[in-house]
Amino acid sequence: PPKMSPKFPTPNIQSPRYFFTLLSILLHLTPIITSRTLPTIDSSSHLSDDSSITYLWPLPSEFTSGNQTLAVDPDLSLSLFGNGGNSVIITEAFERYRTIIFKHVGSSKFGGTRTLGYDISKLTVIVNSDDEELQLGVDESYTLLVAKNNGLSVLGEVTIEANTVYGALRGLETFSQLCGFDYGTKTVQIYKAPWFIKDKPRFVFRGLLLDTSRHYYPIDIIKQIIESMSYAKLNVLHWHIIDEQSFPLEVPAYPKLWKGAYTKWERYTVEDAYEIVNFAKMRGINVMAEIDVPGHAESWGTGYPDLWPSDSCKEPLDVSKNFTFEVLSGILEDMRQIFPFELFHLGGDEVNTDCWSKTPHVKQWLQETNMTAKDAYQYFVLRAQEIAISKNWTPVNWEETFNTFPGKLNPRTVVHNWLGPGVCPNVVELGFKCIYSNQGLWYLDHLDVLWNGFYDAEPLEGITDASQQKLVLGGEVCMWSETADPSNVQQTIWPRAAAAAERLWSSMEAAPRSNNSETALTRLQYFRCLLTRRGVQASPVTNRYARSPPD
Ligand code: CP6
Repeated sequence: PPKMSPKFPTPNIQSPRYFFTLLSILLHLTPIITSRTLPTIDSSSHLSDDSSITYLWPLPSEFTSGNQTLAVDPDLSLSLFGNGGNSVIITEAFERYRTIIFKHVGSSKFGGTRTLGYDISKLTVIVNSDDEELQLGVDESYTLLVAKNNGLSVLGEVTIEANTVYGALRGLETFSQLCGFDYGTKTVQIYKAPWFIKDKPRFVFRGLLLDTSRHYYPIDIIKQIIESMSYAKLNVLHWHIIDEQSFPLEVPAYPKLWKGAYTKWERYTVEDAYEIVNFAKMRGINVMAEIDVPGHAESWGTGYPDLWPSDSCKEPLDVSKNFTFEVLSGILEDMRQIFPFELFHLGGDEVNTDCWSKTPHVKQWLQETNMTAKDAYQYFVLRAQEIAISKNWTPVNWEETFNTFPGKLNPRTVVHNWLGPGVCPNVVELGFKCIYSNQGLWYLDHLDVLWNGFYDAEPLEGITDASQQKLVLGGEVCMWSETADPSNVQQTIWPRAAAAAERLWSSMEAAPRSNNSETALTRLQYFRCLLTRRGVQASPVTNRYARSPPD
């Protein structure tokens, strides 16, 4: 049989990739061909107010748009190609977004049925690889094409192509942000079509810390927070579960630990925790659990008082007893069954060792082992790291551990910055990875920091070397809950967390630092409006009449 020339491989027209390439070629031609023949519905919706602004948050790395307005069919259908076992993640996400996008269509309040046809009736999702695991660095890139069907393509009018289902989720979010309900025509419309968007995150770690120890959050509230994170393309929930004030988590190995909960109603069962992890996974969000040791752990002793050095010294945990490390190991063993994410946060911040030296049996142990109190702090942190590593976790520690004994930390440690902006440059210079959470700008409980403070923060500040920059995994905004609970948590998180989310997602070219007063403020006001439309109690961005942030 004649051999085919390798120079001219036959295109595999069965392959979605081939169609996609064909479609993108056609799309670059269609605006020229069809722009004069397409009817453009001129709408008075706020979405089309200012054609110079792209109402997407966070901004994609690359995009082009046109000047057509397209009507989206409320019976929008999904065609899914090639993603094996994870397809339920896409089909469920599609249903969620359908509910969001078509919320007003056909309601008695705004109702009315369109007699004209629709421009967009089909959404195609192509996922190139099967069963990608949701872990740090999972491929979240996607391309999104939106164009009126010109009859030449078998693919639908909306095509999302991604390497993983998690990339496709980001693409669905972007698509939903292009859709707006038009009260004049009572249809969902997409302005400025055709759209060609090519997008990927700037950082792999884009986190939000939630503290469930200072105030308890029912799992429905945690789910709402996770859902809202997905709108801003945040991808890590840092669950600061336990602290000195309460121990709300069930630990089967040591069942008396959750006696440290505020009440028996303010607790998470193992099943609750599973549910949260799975809910987050369905939205492409990892859950990084934290057990903050040896400080911030007084509540452990409610059930097991032996963990306290004495009744007048309840924190840090008793470093001199093997029992302390047995309990820690038991907690981590049980938590390993719940939290598949490769990062585990071991805290290590704000450790005041004064009362160790004042407790007779601990003081004696320090003398016998020939350690200072500071040595014992290091010993505790390193032993905790060993336990986490033995369970196949990568340990994360607050920056005090690095500041106090930088050369001693396990080389796999990820250092979590919080005390001001300066530490990540030192951390990456020594070859450690870093997460940026500068308390002056990214602590949500600091109500005096306005959205632009969050927006101007820069995780790579002070790091010029490219290989060192790669060691900055990203950053995290922190919702400490001394003064927050379900009544005010969402309006404290949003919209400022979104400002940080764009800093972490969008490239510097797409969203330059200090690009504040013009498009960023207007876009963020629009995103805040999107949050409230979706039921998230987000605060106003600033005084409504301001076009630039106050000095
Ligand atoms: N709890 C724990 C906290 C804080 C930290 N760790 C904290 C410290 C200072 C401010 C806000 C929060 N409440 N466990 C520090 C990482 Cl301003």
